[in-house]
Amino acid sequence: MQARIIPIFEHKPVGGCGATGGAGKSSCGSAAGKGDLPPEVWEKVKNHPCYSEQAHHHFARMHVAVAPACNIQCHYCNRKYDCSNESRPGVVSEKLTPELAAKKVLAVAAEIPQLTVVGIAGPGDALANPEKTFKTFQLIQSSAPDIRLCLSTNGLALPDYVQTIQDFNVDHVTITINMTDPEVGERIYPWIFYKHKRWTGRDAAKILAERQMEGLEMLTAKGILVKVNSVMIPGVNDDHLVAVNQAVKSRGAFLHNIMPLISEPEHGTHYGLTGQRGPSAQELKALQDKCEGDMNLMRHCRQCRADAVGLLGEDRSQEFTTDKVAAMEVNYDADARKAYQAFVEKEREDQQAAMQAELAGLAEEAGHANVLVAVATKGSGRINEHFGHAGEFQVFELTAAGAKFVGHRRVDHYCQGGYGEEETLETVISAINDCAAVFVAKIGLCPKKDLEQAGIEAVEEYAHQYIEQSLVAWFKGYLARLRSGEAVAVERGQGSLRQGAFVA
Ligand code: CLF
Ligand code: SF4
Repeated sequence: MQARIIPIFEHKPVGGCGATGGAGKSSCGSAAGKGDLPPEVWEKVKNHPCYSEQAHHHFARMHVAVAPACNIQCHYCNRKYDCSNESRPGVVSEKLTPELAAKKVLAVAAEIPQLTVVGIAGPGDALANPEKTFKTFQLIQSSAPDIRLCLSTNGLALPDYVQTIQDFNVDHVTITINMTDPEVGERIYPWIFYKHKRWTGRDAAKILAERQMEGLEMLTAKGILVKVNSVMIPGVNDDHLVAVNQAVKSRGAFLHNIMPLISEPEHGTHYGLTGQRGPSAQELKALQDKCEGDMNLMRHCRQCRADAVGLLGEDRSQEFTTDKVAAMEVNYDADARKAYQAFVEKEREDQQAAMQAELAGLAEEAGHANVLVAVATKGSGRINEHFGHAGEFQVFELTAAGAKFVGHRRVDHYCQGGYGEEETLETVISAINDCAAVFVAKIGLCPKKDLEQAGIEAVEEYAHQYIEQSLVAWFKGYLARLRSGEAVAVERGQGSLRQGAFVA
């Protein structure tokens, strides 16, 4: 009998606040469910995949790349590529006119009934291109009024457009705020262009910070939901982001999304070329944990492209290139979309009820237990992806409060053309080696054995079932096996129960 324990990083147990699936009654977390939020806020977030963690399992967003210009320079951006405030650097979007963008939206909405939100997130700054941005919103609203409008900005021009934003019924705005202190800001922004003049250094950062805070206050005063994105830059603003979190929280921001800096040298950004590193997954999570309290925290961001299409974590943009859209016969059926959304609403209610039922008795059994598990899913809140086909694993934390989504790990597909890639398997294992189990719809014997050798149980028994309910059911069995000695676990810091390794 041998049990191998895989080294894992220290991880603070999180209480019931924001527990997924409404396991704990709380007003916090993008995991907040129907009963956790005021009804008018729930109406706004229930089908927005970025503002609600639950929604991101069911609903899709798309971006239309109509905004090429920018009015500031960030050290993590190379203008050859898209705005990295709200999209991954290193990819270039097909630029669209407002008319083409509106046609593309109808084409996508006709094909993907899950589409509920259209965002303008670059490739430059939405508000540095106000004519194109608002013209696009106007065209979308007149042809597809059931689609929510979302806008992302660096905030410099924001105070000038808050009224317009409201007039165009844009009810979700993201501001990227990386600092409130100009001393920190001058290390992130070399210049801004404001009032017909280029500003540099601390003056530039001071103006930007003031305009961002002013815009945030104006939006929240109008009841517009604001998400704040912050790029975590180790050694530059990592410690400072706790103060940023406080500042935006006190001004009414709904959600804070702390994203890791991406700074590959091949993207040619200032940070990439000067060796500025991004944070590790552990550093990012530690900062997110520190900021999580009574502030909504987004942990399911996929740093998508300025022309992203689909559920978060999938990219269907290549199915809707300009050429393909031009050749498409668009059949936008508002009733079919409504019916789909009603179906999802029902599924979500069923999932919540199933989860609540499964929670019975867990608190006494779990005590301070705290275990991470990985899930292969292609959406709908179910365990419905094969191990070999997964391009990412969603990671959930299991505690006495239930199952809480805490992040995702991108991986290469293990299955390549019908065969398993040994090298890829190693990287998959290292991506999820802090997890006690991986839940899949199906897995082959070989990878299953290798995972078990690495102390990760491959679980197929809940294939196609609801994620949270299945995880809690498995967790109860796992705790029983720990008690009987069939499984072992490591006890670390503050009495939290860590990774278990199974005895074959
Ligand atoms: Fe797009 Fe942003 Fe609207 Fe979402 S993305 S404009 S709020 S519809 Fe979402 Fe993408 Fe993360 Fe942005 S996953 S990068 S947070
Ligand atoms: Fe680049 Fe966006 Fe920063 Fe402008 S706001 S410099 S487009 S990352």
